[in-house]
Amino acid sequence: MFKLNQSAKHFQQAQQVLVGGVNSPVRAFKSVGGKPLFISHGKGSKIFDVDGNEYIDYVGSYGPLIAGHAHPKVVKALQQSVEKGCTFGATTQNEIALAQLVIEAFPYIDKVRFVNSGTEAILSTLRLVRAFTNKNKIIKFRGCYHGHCDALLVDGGSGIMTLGMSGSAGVPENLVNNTISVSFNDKEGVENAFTKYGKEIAAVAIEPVAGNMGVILPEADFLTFLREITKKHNALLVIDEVMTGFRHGFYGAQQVFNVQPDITCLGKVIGGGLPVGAYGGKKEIMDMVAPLGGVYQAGTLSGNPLAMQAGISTLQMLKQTETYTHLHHITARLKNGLEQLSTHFNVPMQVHQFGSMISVFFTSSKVYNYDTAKTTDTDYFARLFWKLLEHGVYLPPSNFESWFLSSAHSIEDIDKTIAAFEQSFKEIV
Ligand code: KE4
Repeated sequence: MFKLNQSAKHFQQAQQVLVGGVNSPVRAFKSVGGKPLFISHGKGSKIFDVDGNEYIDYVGSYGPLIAGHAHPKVVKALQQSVEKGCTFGATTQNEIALAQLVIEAFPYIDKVRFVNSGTEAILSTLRLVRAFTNKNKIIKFRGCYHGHCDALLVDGGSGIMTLGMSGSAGVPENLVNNTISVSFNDKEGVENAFTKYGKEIAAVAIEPVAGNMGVILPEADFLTFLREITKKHNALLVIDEVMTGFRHGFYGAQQVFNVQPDITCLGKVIGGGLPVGAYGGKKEIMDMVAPLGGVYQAGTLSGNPLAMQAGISTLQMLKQTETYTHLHHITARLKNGLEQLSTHFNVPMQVHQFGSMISVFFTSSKVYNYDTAKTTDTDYFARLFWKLLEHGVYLPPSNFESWFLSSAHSIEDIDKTIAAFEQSFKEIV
């Protein structure tokens, strides 16, 4: 019998002391209804809740855990590292080593600055691009999510889209007045924005593959179009690879789509499960950041040695080619299995994949932006979500999130997942 009593008890306690009982809205299960799971531990591809239920995990902490939960190499490296102390307020060799690995994977990055989250990477980048160009307006894309920095919460994806919000309370009008929101894949919208505001636009910021509306790929030459139009108008191109970085290979989506950004933002995978964000790019731009330049950005725990170590251990594993061969194989197997079930059960599904990111839109429409993503049947997703939980599969509790596979997911996990979907489709009336 599938029980969630202990999770319910923990949630009741959590609500007394944590806002909404969670430390991030996406964990609240708002769009799927019911009470959120409380997790006891994870191991490899599995996650275990406090009621002892075991699940094949496709949340993966929303991206960082590309090597799976508690990977022995990461655990061992952290154990050794923590015995030397966990923070010094001074630079350590680990920061150099992780920066070298990032630069090896992202050749358009000359220099890196580590911070503590993807949000911090993007908000620091906004300050930097405005200083470098001496312009203030930023183009972003509806449904893209770049963390909770004020200027980019407009038409955000992820939890904002899930909760049916358009932005956030508390963000002053004069701040969002500098944010121009355009539809993803909408070249004409971008051209119109540059026609109207060209001289004022500091940068275009984009997730190269949108992962916060569900997974939506850029149309053929959209990213190279953005590179051309930003160059033409002396604006910068910021590619937010917090989610896509290292998800397709030991590189970013920028290499897959052959686009050279001015600044790249990273997070998630590069921290291996500990809090790390980073921004980096051309030397002439990055050298404007303090202590070299006038753009101030700092952080007590930036470059934290433990977080660096988790990132180093994870990226060193990812450098082994067989890792990505396996990740591509299992993600394609899942995609194919889902598409077969879509036909067999006559359930309209658009299955979108980028490397080891995948998600499903329950619609017969082509999904290529925020508005078409919203044609997905979120009620159907909610019912499927709970059925899958009963059958041991844990998806992100929102139809507007990417699912994540790890190198710890086995062929058996994939086949069990497909079987769980099949059983769930049978049971959903
Ligand atoms: P963080 O501040 O959450 O580390 O990163 C913000 C961020 C920036 N850019 C992209 C493309 C992102 O996907 C994110 C964060 N992603 C969400 C999941 N969709 C994090 C989950 C959460 O908010 O709890």
